[in-house]
Amino acid sequence: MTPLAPRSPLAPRSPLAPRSPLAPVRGWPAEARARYRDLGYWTDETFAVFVEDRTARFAARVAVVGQDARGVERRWTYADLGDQARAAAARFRDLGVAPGDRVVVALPNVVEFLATVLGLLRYGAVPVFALPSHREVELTQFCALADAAALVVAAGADGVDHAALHAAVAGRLTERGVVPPRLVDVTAWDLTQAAPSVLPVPDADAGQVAFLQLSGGTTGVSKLIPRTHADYLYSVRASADICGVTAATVMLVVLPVAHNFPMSSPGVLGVLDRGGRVVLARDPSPRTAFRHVAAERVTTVALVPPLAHAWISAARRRRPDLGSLTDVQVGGARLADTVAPEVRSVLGARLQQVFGMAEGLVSYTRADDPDLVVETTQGRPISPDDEVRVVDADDIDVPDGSEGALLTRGPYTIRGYYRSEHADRDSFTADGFYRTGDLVRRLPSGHLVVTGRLKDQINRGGEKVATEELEAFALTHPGVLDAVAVGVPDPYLGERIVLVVQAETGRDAPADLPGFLRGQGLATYKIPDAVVVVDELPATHVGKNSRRELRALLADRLAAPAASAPAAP
Ligand code: OOB
Repeated sequence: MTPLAPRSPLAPRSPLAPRSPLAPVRGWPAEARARYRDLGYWTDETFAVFVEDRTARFAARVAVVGQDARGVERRWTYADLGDQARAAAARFRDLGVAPGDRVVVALPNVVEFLATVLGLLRYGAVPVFALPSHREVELTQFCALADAAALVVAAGADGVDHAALHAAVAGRLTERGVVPPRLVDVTAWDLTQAAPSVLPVPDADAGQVAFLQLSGGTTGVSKLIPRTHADYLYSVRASADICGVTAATVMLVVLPVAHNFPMSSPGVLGVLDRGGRVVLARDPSPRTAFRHVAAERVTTVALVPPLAHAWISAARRRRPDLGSLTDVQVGGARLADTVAPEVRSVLGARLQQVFGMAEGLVSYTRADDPDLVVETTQGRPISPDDEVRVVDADDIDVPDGSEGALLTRGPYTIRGYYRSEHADRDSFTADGFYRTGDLVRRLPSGHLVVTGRLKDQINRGGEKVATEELEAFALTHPGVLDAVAVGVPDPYLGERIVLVVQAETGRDAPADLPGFLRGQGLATYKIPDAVVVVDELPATHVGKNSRRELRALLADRLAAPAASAPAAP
């Protein structure tokens, strides 16, 4: 393969419609920036330098094992990964993507994910981390908000018709006056194509935004989370230290790799930082995972509670060879205290609880914490400079041991969302604390126990669903007068989604609402697990929080063992 022409290596060859520049974001005040630099948390390293440095430093070691988008098993060394990233960077350049352009990545756990993301970062474009379960509603929102130049998919993955999906997204964007992104299908990539010989490292400042993560969402509109090189790499390095990641670490990724947990807590980036090995699982089943553990001598894995459950019950039945596994991280949703000890007794590994959020703060139990602390708390924050407040409804601090709302700011927690000043007013205090929406108790040791949630969100086994969004879509059904989305306790998922609907007077109860919602183009994980039709929704007193109260009331009734449907008010 001839090297790509050396002329102006960062200049796009066939410009796409020019995109808006990366929007300015509300960052840390100058005093905080100086402090985080002085303390050594923030360095000058950018992701482009990270990619070059680690792929050269660990060149001969195996970096990633997994399938490509066509199902072929791949085993890339760090040198290969560097080449693949540079080749991907050149592909985006040749497509007309410019440095600074946003690119929505919606790939499953295939090796091209790493080539794409590291390639975009190496090139200086800004990845937007979507999930393969996102559909036209979400992809349209992300593309519009980010003004994305390209959308990257693995066509046909998981049975999705991505050409049709892209056409639907493009149609919706055009209606809104937004130029649709170019579709990039990684299954068409020739992975034997050589990387360009010259691709200068972009001249970026580590304080700039490197990529956009997704917020779990509490409203009808998605929010994008701007993470800078300096803040994110600090969280990666500090996480790798806390979790003891070394060149001997072999990390299995069963969760969607784009999620903040498997990405950086310490995740794939933490492993690549230290020269370890990443094993990508194409599906999350225990059967597949156990095969990888045995074959690659996996040492560590990050799971959400339902998967931890599934591993434990499958391991009891099948007695797999998990001898290499030393560390099992569980996070994303509350792990039941009763399940926690089984990680050691059944899987034979050390449990680490992880309570984190894409907005920043990540809290870990530590290897030297007593078992009881590991099994019953969600750990303590990464940084000595993570500021944590636990407050009452008036933002007054409550004493340790009491439940309150968690507020936080620190060296890797954002001060504002991307292009979302409206949301910022609700989500941040005037002095820059992020309102996590979580209810916690802080122990005198600094460990946090997650006790509940204030935000209008359902946490379905780690996947976050904004009740307001789901309700708004249900209301577009002509037979629905009102709809309330409720998270009902579930022994396996933690919560499942029940949609309680009141039918339009004189109309039949709407049939197949889940199918209707799927047809609207909502992500698969947001589709209700059950629909309950009631004659009339119970009334709550009018007020800002009345829908929240209504959800709580219905959740209680639906959770009561005797109630299969909420009683009439
Ligand atoms: C992680 O990130 P997100 O952005 O998908 O969700 C954040 C929210 C938290 O605010 C909390 O409500 C919930 O997920 N959560 C937990 C939890 N970990 C996250 N709730 C109870 N117990 C836990 N251990 O979910 C995330 C990001 C980085 C690392 C780990 C998880």
